[in-house]
Amino acid sequence: DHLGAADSVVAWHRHEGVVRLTVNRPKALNALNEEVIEALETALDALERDAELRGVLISGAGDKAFVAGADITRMRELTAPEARAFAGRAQTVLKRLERLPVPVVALVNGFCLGGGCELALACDWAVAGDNAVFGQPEVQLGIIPGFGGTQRLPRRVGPAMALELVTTGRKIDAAEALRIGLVNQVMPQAELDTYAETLGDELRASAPGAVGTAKRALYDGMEQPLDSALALETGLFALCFAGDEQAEGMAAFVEKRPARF
Ligand code: CO8
Repeated sequence: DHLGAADSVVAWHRHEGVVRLTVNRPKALNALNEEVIEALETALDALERDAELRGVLISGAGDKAFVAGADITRMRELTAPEARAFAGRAQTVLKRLERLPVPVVALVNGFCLGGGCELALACDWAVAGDNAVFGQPEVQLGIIPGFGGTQRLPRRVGPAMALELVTTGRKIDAAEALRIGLVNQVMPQAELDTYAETLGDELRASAPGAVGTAKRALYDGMEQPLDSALALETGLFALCFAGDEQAEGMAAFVEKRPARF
């Protein structure tokens, strides 16, 4: 366990395999600029190599914002080719985050707008503090979401709701985000840390190989027609029986003891 780069624009703290990443530019409501994207790339380089990793929890520094979007002062200066490069780089980072073989969860502690909402959408699920505000306000700035929002938002909340949010740019509160399925749970903001600890314990108790295989089955399968997706599941299900975790998990059940993964 170690504390890494606590003063970086992406601070991170690892405790028994569960890493908490904190986007740390509170004066700009944690807006994403190239420096943050680069810090996320560095974090991902380490996370992808971390064989003991069990989960990643992401939040924003301070009590006001998760991430209030891409940095508008920076975007203001971009030419079209630069905008393409910035968005492409950020999309690659978010895809890597999504494909980590462990649960990646957004703990949304305030404003979650634009690129911030897209960061939350790249997480496997999100939980929100009751003060959270969500939205894709890009059309109010004369642009569209560029970090995956036009694609992941409809996959999460359905096309009609996504179209409404993306074309009006309207902001919604945590209760509404819960109702439409953008977040899984809402709690008092002060309870997000307790949730993180409880979730961390749950993640450490699950068989890590099975968790990674389950994520693969879901993400790969969702992109396929049902028949090939079901075939994918069958193959991955069988693969579980070729490893040690299935033997240990089932032996532990029969012997009435906790499993040791
Ligand atoms: N970028 C840069 N600075 C920001 C951002 C941002 N997205 N959001 C807030 N800040 C800064 C403010 O400018 C302010 O700075 P300063 O103190 O120096 O004036 C500081 O954070 C605090 O913000 P406010 O004073 O505005 O705080 P309020 O409580 O009054 O308002 C809001 C909070 C409602 C969140 C407001 O700050 C706001 O509307 N922010 C912008 C939200 C937004 O539009 N986000 C979407 C941006 S577009 C986007 O994310 C596109 C993603 C794809 C990009 C593709 C790249 C090419």
